[in-house]
Amino acid sequence: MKAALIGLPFSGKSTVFQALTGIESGKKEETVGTIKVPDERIDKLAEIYNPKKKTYSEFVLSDYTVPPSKESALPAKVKNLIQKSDLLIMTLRNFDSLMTSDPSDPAAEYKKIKEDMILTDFVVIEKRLEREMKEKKNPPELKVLQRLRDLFENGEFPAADTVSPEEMELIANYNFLSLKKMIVLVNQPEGEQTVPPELAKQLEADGISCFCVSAPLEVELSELAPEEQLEFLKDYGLSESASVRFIKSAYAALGLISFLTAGSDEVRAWPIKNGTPALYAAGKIHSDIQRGFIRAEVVHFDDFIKYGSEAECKKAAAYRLEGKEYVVKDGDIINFRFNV
Ligand SMILES: Nc1nc2c(ncn2[C@@H]2O[C@H](COP(=O)(O)OP(=O)(O)OP(=O)(O)O)[C@@H](O)[C@H]2O)c(=O)[nH]1
Ligand SMILES: [Mg+2]
Repeated sequence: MKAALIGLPFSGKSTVFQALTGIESGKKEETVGTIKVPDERIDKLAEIYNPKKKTYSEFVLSDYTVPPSKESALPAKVKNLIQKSDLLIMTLRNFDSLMTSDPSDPAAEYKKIKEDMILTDFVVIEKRLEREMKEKKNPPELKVLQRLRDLFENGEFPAADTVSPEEMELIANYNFLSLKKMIVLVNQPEGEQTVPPELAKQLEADGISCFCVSAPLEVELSELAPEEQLEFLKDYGLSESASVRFIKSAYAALGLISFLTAGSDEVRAWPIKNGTPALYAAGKIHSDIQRGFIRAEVVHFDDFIKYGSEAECKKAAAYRLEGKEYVVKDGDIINFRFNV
């Protein structure tokens, strides 16, 4: 899973990056860090299996250092770099900055970046449609492109159901920015937990979820020992760190769940899209397992814990044998049987 921080200069992207990854962004064009997805189920299973290795899900997060340009909210270089991201995290400044005399206006920042994303995509579509006028090849994606062009012309982000999953595949190569999953992160003064009303209205209309952080505070928090973190959060009237809130919104925005594998070698969480059939879940682990898929041996984490061990689960006949079509649930512990 790849996520990228975008936003106007001085909005606090690198500070957020440091809070989430523990890494300070350098002078490089792109700094990459990972965020481990905390999962108590992995910890519990590791206590039972005592594996050589335990592996949490991960997000790979990118932060960019690109000279800001006056004419564009997102420099061309950044646009290229974020093409391969699954998730964009748009950081908006809602604090007075020492770096600029511009007053903070997160709603205006949002609008500016949104316009820029839409314009970028609009230009790509216009060029493509222009070529089509000459070539008259009538490719299957044409209808989708025309529909998107009409929306972009009106300055609108496509709603979630504008493009069906099948159509999405047709236009995947275009990597449209406006079709990427996105979360908004409002960077504001300590203790301030309300999203500015005008911004909230725009985000609701666009169906984009949002949360508030105070990035420097979160950096301080991330440097504390786990047992001190709770106390610190309480002092500021918070219940969860930005990192936990980020992961929750990212999973929701991307429609992700996790299935688990457990054994004496490794206990591991695997992120998949909600609704994924067992056959494709198998492919996440290895293409051989998908190719030679026979059955999925499944027990839900809650049942596993109820019985306490593999042996007890077997005694109680808690393992189910599921086929290729079985839709994997969050917290399923799966052993794939395969033959290649
Ligand atoms: N008061 C205040 N200062 C902040 C906050 N977040 C970031 N800063 C400060 O704002 C300055 C810019 O923050 P960065 O994280 O470097 O911002 P950036 O978006 O990465 O900036 P560029 O990479 O230059 O575009 C730094 O001095 C931060 O310490 C905040 O929530 N409140
Ligand atoms: Mg930066």
